Amino acid sequence: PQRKGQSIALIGAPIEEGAGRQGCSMGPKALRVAGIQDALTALGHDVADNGDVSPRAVEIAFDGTANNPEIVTGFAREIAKAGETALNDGYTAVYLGGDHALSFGSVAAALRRADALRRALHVLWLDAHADFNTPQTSASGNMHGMPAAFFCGEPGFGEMLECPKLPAARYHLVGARSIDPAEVVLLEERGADVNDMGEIDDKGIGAVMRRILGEVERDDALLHVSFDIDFVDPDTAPGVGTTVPGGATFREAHLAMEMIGKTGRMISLDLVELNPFLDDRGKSARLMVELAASAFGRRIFDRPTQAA
Ligand code: B3U
Ligand code: MN
Ligand code: MN
Repeated sequence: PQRKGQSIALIGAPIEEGAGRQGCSMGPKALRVAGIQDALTALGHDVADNGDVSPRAVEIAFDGTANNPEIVTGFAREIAKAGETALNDGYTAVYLGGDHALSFGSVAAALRRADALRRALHVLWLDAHADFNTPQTSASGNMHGMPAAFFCGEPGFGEMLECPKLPAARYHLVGARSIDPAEVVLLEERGADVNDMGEIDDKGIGAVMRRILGEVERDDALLHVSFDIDFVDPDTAPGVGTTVPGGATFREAHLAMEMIGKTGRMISLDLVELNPFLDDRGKSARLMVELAASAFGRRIFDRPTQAA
C-alpha cells in the first residue's frame, strides 16, 4: 500500500553530456521552480533538497562510440554515491535530471541497496526509447541511450561503475516507440520485458502496469522507476530534445504513476530528459512535478482499484 509520510531526498543531477544537444543541465532548476519540493511536502512527506551533485571528470574511454565518457562517468559515480547514501539513510530518492545518463548512477545505487537488503529489484523504464545501446552498437554515441544495457550487464563499459547487475527480465520498458535494430536484437536475446505503444493501445495502460506491478509483488521486490519525459506525447510535453510522436497521454501517464504509488515499493525515481530551453512556458516541468506527486500519493478521490 501507499506509504504515507515518507522521507524523500531530492538529488539534482544537472548532466547534459549524455544527450545529443544542450539544455538538460537546466532541468533540476526548472523542476525546483515548478515546485517539486512543495508538491511532495503538501502530500505529508518530509522532503530534503540535497542540492546538485558535482561531477569529477575521470580518465576513461570505451571501445566503440561513446561521447563524453569522462564527464558521464564522473557524474554516474557521484550520483551513485549520493543516491546510495540517501537510500541507506532511509530516504526515497528522487533524482532531478538531467539527461537519462544519470540512471547509470541512480540504478547502480538502487541495485546496491537492494543487494544489501537481500531483496530483488525491478526497474520500470517509462520511455519512448529502450536506452539499450552499448558503445559497440550505438550509432549516435550518446550515452543517454545506453544506461539500461549497462545495468543489465552488457559488456563494453569497462571500469565505469561497480554495481550488481539486473536480470533483464526485471527491466520493464513501457511506452517504447523508437528502438534501434541492434537494440531489438539485444532486448530479445536477453529477455527484457518490452511493452511498446501498440501494447498500451491494445490492452490499456492499466492492464500493462497491473501485470508488471504484479511481478514486483510476486517477488516481494523493491522498485526503481525511471521516468523519461518523452514517454509522454510531445504535444503534452514539448520540453524534450528527442521528440517521438504517438506517446502516452496525460491521463495514461497519471494512471501509471498512481498505480506505482499504491504499491508502496518505489525506493527511487528518476525525472529525466526535461530540456527547459525547448519547453513551452514551463509546461513540461510542471507536468513532471504533477506526475511525481501522483507517484507519491496524490489522488483525485481515493477509489479502490482492482488488485493485480
Ligand atoms: N536510440 C538512439 C536514440 C535515443 C535514445 N535515447 C534518446 N534518443 N533520447 C540512440 O542515440 O541511442
Ligand atoms: Mn531515455
Ligand atoms: Mn527517451
